[in-house]
Amino acid sequence: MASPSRARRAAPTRPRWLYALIGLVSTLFGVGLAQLLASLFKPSTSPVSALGTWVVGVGTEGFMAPVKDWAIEQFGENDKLFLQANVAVGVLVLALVAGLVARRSWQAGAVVLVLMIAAPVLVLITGPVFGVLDLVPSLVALVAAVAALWWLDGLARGTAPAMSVPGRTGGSEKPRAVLSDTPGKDARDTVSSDDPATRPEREPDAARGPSRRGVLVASAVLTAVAVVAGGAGRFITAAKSKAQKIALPQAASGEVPAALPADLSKTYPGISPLQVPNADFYRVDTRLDVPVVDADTWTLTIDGDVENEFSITFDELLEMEFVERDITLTCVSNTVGGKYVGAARWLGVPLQTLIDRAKPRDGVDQMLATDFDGMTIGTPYDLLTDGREALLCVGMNGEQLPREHGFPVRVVIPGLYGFISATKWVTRLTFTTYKDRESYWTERDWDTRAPIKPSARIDTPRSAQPIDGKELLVGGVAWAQFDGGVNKVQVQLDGGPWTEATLGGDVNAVYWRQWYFQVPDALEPGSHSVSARVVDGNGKVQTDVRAQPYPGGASGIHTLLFRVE
Ligand SMILES: Nc1nc2c(c(=O)[nH]1)N[C@H]1C(S)=C(S)[C@@H](COP(=O)(O)O)O[C@H]1N2
Ligand SMILES: [Mo]
Repeated sequence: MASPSRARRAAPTRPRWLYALIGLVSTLFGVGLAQLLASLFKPSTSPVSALGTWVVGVGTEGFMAPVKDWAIEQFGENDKLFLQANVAVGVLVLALVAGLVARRSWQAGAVVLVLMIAAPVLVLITGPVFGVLDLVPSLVALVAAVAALWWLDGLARGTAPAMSVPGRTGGSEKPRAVLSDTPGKDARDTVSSDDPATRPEREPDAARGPSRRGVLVASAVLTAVAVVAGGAGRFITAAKSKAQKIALPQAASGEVPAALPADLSKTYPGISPLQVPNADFYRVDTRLDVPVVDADTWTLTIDGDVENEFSITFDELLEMEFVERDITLTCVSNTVGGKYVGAARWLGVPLQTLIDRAKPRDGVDQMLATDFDGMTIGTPYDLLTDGREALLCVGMNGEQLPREHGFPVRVVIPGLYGFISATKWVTRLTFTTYKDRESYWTERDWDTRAPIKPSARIDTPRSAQPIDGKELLVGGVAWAQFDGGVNKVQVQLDGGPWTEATLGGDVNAVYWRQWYFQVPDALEPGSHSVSARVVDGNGKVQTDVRAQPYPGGASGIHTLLFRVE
């Protein structure tokens, strides 16, 4: 039967492209099944999600910060898309390699698949909260991918049962020709599917023989299964993440801020809205998925060097006294003029209430917040307790926290960059010292004390399109949350004198302020530049010294170049 000459003759029927396809399909099949399984059980354990989150983590390493900044600049809010694409390309290349290696021996191809899955498995095992069951989706992915590889390779070699296809089944019928590399040569020459000795028990009708068509049909079926499973996984995760509605508590009387002043963006389109709608609010975190945390099983544990450790459930939190505050959140990764800043109305319990109950001991200098997945953020204890109003939030702009922004509970602390304050999906607050405990970003050499740097941003005009020089309006937002709020905004045209802009209504010192400047004279056609800077509540003018986001936030003046037609 399988004589050496047959093997030699069969080899050309197995071209490289077929094996590249086999590698891709096998990998896709494994990934699809794993996505489905993970969605049913714990979305963050999907190997794709684990790998993606790890890549984002590497992207926030101090030494990788320039790459991340570059990605943010190039891709804006799509920097995650960029990282996802990198992961996808890496997986794709390895899948091709697995296929090509399998052309020599499927076992060797399987070894490449094992190496591939080793990456997310390592990420999961070394992750902050690891349970053995977290490996199930990855192991299923591996088993499914190896099985698919074995089967497709068998079809290509003619040693495995093909899918039963009507028309090629039935012992009485002549076995149909299978595709061959040599035109005119019929695979029936080399193998007989009627031979009972080679006919598999479970698939009595299966045709046999090196079959490129068999591989293609099987690949199509496996791909379809993978796409359906992966799609179902996405759907289930999305459905799970939509499901939960909470009864939003009311802020205590007197703890609701006054109505916001007039929103300048209504009169001067192009300026950022005074309050950013939840759907438009910037999102920065280490995750590629949207974490699904269940409010019913959520608990918050307060521990560490405190006199009184305790835990509360979500219902217990809802019974506490709530306040509502307008606070502008800013990311340390925000570049000068960037968009990682947003203003919202937050509904939460003052953290001081919990601190008073826990009674941290002398010597505590850090509050280490941990999220549902073990990611940590450290806040300097002295800044936390200097009178600023830190909140444990459940509401944002009158709605429950969106999943993306930390549902069911997150921390918001005015004046400090989000990476040292604004823990989303928070489950633990540990009072400790910087000496004893490091947080996610300080392990990556970012600063531990990172007050938000005062800054003015020009929202309009935009530099891209040429501008009509008559009655040009320059406008934007400015903030100085750590430094007493916005006192003035000044604008400079074409390197001339700094002139005062008109400010929008004052919300509070930790909220941004809209501003605009009506250019008095028509501008000549040609290139122009406009800059804006803020003067903070202490009378200090925003520095023009340039700094990159790493390690403590960007500085420098936002300058916009534009053309007048
Ligand atoms: N659990 C968790 N919380 C997190 C982060 C994170 O990666 N994980 N990122 C922080 C950073 S860097 C910022 S700037 C803010 C952003 O909050 P937002 O996404 O709601 O705008 O969340 C903070 N909280
Ligand atoms: Mo951030």
